[in-house]
Amino acid sequence: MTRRGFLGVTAAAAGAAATGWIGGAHLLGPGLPGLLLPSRLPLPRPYQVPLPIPPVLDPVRHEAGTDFYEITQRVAELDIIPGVRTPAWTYGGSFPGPTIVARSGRRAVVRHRNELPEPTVVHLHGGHTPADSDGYPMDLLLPTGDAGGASHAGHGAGGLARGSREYTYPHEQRAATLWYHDHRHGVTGYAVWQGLAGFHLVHDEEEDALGLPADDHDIPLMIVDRSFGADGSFLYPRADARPHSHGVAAPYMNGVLGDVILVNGAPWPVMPVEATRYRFRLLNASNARRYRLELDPQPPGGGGLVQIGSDGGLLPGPIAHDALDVSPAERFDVVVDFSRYRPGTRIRLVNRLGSGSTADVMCFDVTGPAGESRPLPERLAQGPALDPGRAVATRTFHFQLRPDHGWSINGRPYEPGQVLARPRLGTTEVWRLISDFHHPVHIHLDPFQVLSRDNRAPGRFDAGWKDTIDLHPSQAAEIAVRFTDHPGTYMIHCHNLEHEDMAMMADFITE
Ligand SMILES: [Cu+2]
Repeated sequence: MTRRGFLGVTAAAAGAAATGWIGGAHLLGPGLPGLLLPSRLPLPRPYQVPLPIPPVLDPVRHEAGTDFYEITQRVAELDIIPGVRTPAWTYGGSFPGPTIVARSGRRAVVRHRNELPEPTVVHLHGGHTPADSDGYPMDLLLPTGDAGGASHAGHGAGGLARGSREYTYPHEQRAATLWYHDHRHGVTGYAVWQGLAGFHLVHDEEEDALGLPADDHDIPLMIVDRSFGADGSFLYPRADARPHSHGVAAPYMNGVLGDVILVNGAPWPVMPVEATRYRFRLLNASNARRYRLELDPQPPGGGGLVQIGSDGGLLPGPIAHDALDVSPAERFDVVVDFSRYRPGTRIRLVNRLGSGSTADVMCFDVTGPAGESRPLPERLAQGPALDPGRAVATRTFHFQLRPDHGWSINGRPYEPGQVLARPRLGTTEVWRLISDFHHPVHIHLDPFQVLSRDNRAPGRFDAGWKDTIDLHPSQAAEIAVRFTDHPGTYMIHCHNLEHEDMAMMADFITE
């Protein structure tokens, strides 16, 4: 991936703009981002398969204070749609990849080996991670046996590796639902669509003391949309059919939408539940699709989705929602109390922003006997708020479609090494994020707190520590952010993966 490669991406975006893909005003309307790519096989009926739970990864060894893991990235044939097999790019042979379960303050070293046909980059989303392990989009892990490529040495602190490399995660952060996924420059949308995503959970003592649902009542739910070819393969409209090509075909530059909803890799699955409380770690790992998740039927009195955590960990106290808007990369940690339903009830988790096949997500079947649940603690986590009155800088970032450059931040398409901000470690800043359209904006290294949207109070889904904010069309949001340690190069970008690949990304340097 040479400098010419980046320019190629930029030129592709500009060319697409010139050829009119931005001409359709509907693309920038208030509705869903993206364009549906229909599957070329009959869709399976919903609620036919059990919910899979991703395997938990065992460390290969321990040392004082450190757990060592190994993951081989490889092509695996998965059973997703009955009657066909799906070749996927996987972490360790499964989609989602294996879940890493970590403790706050205890280091993990994950050795990734790349046996895929193309380079990869691993990013731990939500991780408070040193720059050389953060997955800078140029810090490629070349496949085993890749003979070329030595001249592509990246701009990032992690550099270039061939075959395998270690990522180090100190976990000096609160209990939270993190996830890991591919972050390669210009190819993230394709690589994640092919299956490169998994959970990475952090626990701590504050969480332990709360008595929240645990073990087989603490369930991660990775929600994605996908489309399938007639042979069962994942369909994705790469910019051109050759391997290694960057970006997405022009009509899909506003996002690729699938017509099959997968939860933990299974289409519209069923989960039998006892009539008691469960904790669900909801993750929207879709490339571009936004969801409005709701239980149908609602429990008596409503408020069936009780949020206890956000991207950055537990909230100060629970918040009951009838529905949750979840943009790509956001996590909502919720508790659902199935003792509020009669045994025998089937409860669907539906998507009010979907239609047809994408209006359903999964369902829960409540098994007997009738249960009774203790209330949740009124106070969850302490966590001081950032004080915007002490901010030392205010910065503005415009997330816009530009006729000359396509998706851009402050008028610039992504150029590795071009630095948009240099925040000082240990100081609080206010960042104004301004959007023309739906942009789920993600900031690496440290979480932030939402201060306002359009000069009004934060939205209903902005509580707690966030690392991704669901910016709405023509909106200005203010956030308070404080980078605590780890000097180096990090990213701010749109997490609509097609926008990201088509250059809506920027470097910032902490110093
Ligand atoms: Cu975007």
